[in-house]
Formats: sequence, structure tokens, C-alpha cells
Amino acid sequence: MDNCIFCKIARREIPAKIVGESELALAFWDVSPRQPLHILVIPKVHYANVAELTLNDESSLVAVMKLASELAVQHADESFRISFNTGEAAGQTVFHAHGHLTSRTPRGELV
Ligand code: DGP
Repeated sequence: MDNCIFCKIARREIPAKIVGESELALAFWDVSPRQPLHILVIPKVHYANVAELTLNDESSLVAVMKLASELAVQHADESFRISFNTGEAAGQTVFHAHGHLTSRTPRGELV
């Protein structure tokens, strides 16, 4: 999608602190973190929300959850959350599916 900010990050057209990547998914630090660990994990292909992603592209969904889980094991101390705000009323502000990986107990030094 031309005007989607997360598609632009996936295409490297705008900068982000990228922390992980696979063939189908990308992870980067949230620009305004709400917990000590706050990483966003997105499918590289555009879907408006997690339901669209799940119903249309199981491979990308698995890639997102796998990358989020790998980063959780790497960066969180066994306690973490992976959440997907869906729809404006639920707090979604960027309409490209993204999981928030958050933790109050990050492990080691975060970069
Ligand atoms: P949500 O409210 O669930 O749609 O979450 C959107 C998140 O995306 C919010 O925590 C802030 C973050 N965000 C918005 N724009 C950018 C950006 O350009 N770069 C990065 N790294 N994060 C962004």
C-alpha cells in the first residue's frame, strides 16, 4: 500500500529501529514505547488488521507469531504479552496488522 507507514518501513523507505526479520515478517521498536520492552511485529504483506491477516494468509500469520515469540524468548524474562489492537474503538491507529510485543521485565540491555 502506497500510503501505509508500516509498508514504507517494510520497504525501507522510512527509518525504523529494526530488531528482527524473516522472509514474511519484520520487527522494529515502537516509536513511543509504553513498556520497557515494546516491539512491533508486522507481516510484510499489507493486511489492515489481525483478522484480515489470519483469514487470508496463514503463512504470514505464523511468521509474525514466530518472530514475536523468538524476540520474546530473546528479550523478555518469560513474562510478556503479544496483543493486536483491531479497529479504532479498540485503539488501533495504524491500519497495517501489527502485534505489540510488550514486557515489564526485559532481559539484559535493550538496543
Ligand atoms: P496501534 O495503536 O495498536 O495501532 O499501534 C500503533 C503503534 O505504532 C503505536 O504504539 C505507535 C507506533 N508507531 C506509529 N508510527 C510509527 C513509526 O513511524 N515508527 C515506529 N517505530 N512506530 C510507530
